Amino acid sequence: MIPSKSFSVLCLVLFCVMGCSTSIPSIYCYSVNLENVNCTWNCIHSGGNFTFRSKFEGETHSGCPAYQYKDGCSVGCIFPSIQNRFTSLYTTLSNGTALRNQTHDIRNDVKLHPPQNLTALGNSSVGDISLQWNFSKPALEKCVESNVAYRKDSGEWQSSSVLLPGSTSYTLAKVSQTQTYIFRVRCRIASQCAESKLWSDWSTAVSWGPLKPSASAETPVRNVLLMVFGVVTLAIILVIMVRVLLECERIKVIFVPVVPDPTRKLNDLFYEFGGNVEGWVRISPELREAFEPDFTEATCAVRESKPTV
Ligand SMILES: *[C@@H]1O[C@H](CO)[C@@H](O)[C@H](O)[C@H]1NC(C)=O
Ligand SMILES: *[C@@H]1O[C@H](CO)[C@@H](O)[C@H](O)[C@H]1NC(C)=O
Ligand SMILES: *[C@@H]1O[C@H](CO)[C@@H](O)[C@H](O)[C@H]1NC(C)=O
Ligand SMILES: *[C@@H]1O[C@H](CO)[C@@H](O)[C@H](O)[C@H]1NC(C)=O
Ligand SMILES: *[C@@H]1O[C@H](CO)[C@@H](O)[C@H](O)[C@H]1NC(C)=O
Ligand SMILES: *[C@@H]1O[C@H](CO)[C@@H](O)[C@H](O)[C@H]1NC(C)=O
Ligand SMILES: CC(=O)N[C@H]1CO[C@H](CO)[C@@H](O)[C@@H]1O
Repeated sequence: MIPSKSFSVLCLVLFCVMGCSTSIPSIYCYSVNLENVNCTWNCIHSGGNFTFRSKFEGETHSGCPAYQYKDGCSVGCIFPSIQNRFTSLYTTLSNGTALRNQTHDIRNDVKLHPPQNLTALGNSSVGDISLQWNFSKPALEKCVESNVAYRKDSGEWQSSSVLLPGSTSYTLAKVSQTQTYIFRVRCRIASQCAESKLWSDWSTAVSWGPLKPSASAETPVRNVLLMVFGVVTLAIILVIMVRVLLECERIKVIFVPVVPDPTRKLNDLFYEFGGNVEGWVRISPELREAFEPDFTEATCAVRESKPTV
């Protein structure tokens, strides 16, 4: 038995010999939402337009109903598929003189339509955002798994893990209450139903938030007004302060006497008042009375208590 690795190398060499010698490009086919098949090949300008024919196993060959062109060169064909993606597909591409036959297994090459009707609903009391969406027919819902991605404002996309097949809802908990979230979902056939290698395109994005309006989310006009008001107020305060400062300087000059000579005062204390500080400081009689104690406290007899046995 030939080891699989050398077998595939052999196949590659054989294909190259066939493909290179005929210069008929190879074809890649995938199922579009289990409804159509999209087969593509590289344009070869010198080779003219190719003729594409295909058939599913057990059917008869048919021509291409809708060629795809790029820069005036045929690059693909889209044709209706039969429901059973496990059936082998045979294709033939020819330029009139040379042709190339291929057999395709598209069971793992299914590209579903992106999820539809994605809706987001935030709950500010719980602090989460719930998403819901729908899958397009004809894929069975229980065969389709989803992948949710979200980003905050202009941040990076973050991806959820792949959800269980058939689930069409997702809840993002503990969301920031002051930011806008943007969501999108994609889907594919789950492994339970022969997993597809291909994800659908992303759904149209929906946004939600902020759950609570942030304090800075004011109208620009109001911000400008606030700024002007602030600047004017500051200017007025500044002018007042400068004026008060100037006034104070003047008041000081008028009212505040030159620093008194303490020795003269102290001489008074000793020669005139004979050391009587209270008289010297000239405390008013009322104030002096206020310092006199005007209450008597009853003496309280204290005795050591004998311990009771
Ligand atoms: C088809 O391709 C072969 C191999 O490249 C080439 O020899 C032949 O001229 C091509 N025929 C036409 C009609 O272009
Ligand atoms: C078919 O597949 C090609 C290559 O992936 C892509 O560029 C093209 O848009 C597809 N056409 C349709 C109608 O899906
Ligand atoms: C291929 O077909 C397209 C559309 O019919 C045409 O515009 C183009 O000229 C053709 N190219 C060649 C090389 O025949
Ligand atoms: C390609 O397939 C067609 C129809 O199935 C067949 O008539 C033809 O001989 C095949 N050619 C090659 C080179 O395999
Ligand atoms: C938010 O969640 C609470 C608790 O689950 C629920 O009672 C309330 O109805 C929800 N509000 C909205 C708007 O969905
Ligand atoms: C999406 O919503 C529209 C309108 O509500 C509805 O007609 C359509 O069937 C929905 N799509 C899916 C896949 O449920
Ligand atoms: C978001 C959305 O459109 N959901 C719908 C998905 O399909 C079911 C059944 O048709 C509807 O009940 C949902 O409203």
